[in-house]
Amino acid sequence: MKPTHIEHIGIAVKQLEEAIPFYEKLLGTPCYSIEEVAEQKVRTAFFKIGQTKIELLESTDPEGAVGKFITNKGEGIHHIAFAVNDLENVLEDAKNEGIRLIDTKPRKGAEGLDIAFLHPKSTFGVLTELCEDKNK
Ligand code: CMX
Repeated sequence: MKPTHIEHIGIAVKQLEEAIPFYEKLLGTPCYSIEEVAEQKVRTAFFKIGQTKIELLESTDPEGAVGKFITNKGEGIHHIAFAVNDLENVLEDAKNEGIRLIDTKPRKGAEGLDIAFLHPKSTFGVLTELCEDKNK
């Protein structure tokens, strides 16, 4: 699999408007993008620290992944995302290793990245996202 770096850490929040000013202060850097990802039923806000981003996630639908997470667990770290090269092959390898895939094929996520999730039940409880930036 050999990720090149941690692409981002996803944090579920109830309200972007409340969380953004806090993270701007904590990280000492402005939020550089707010984007709705309709397919994922979230609004996202991004901060950059070196090569890694912090992605705040606000639910737009209580039945979506983040909506359910907040109902069941409250706000907090939702997922970790690793940058990889050749995501399709990495997914194939993961499947062959017996890792449970949520997405068997890459799909489009925030910032135009190709993304795919691994199920937390086969990654020691951590929802894991793999991403590839094909625009690089
Ligand atoms: N981290 C760790 N465990 C999680 C989790 C998370 N983020 N979300 C759910 N789970 C666990 C639950 O705790 C639950 O565990 P138990 O059975 O032990 O209680 C189990 O997974 C099932 O939870 P659920 O609430 O019934 O949720 P679903 O099975 O319907 O969905 C999941 C869980 C991970 C398959 C779904 O959230 C998913 O497909 N996630 C990937 C997509 C996503 O998260 N999109 C939002 C972010 C998009 C973005 O970054 O752009």
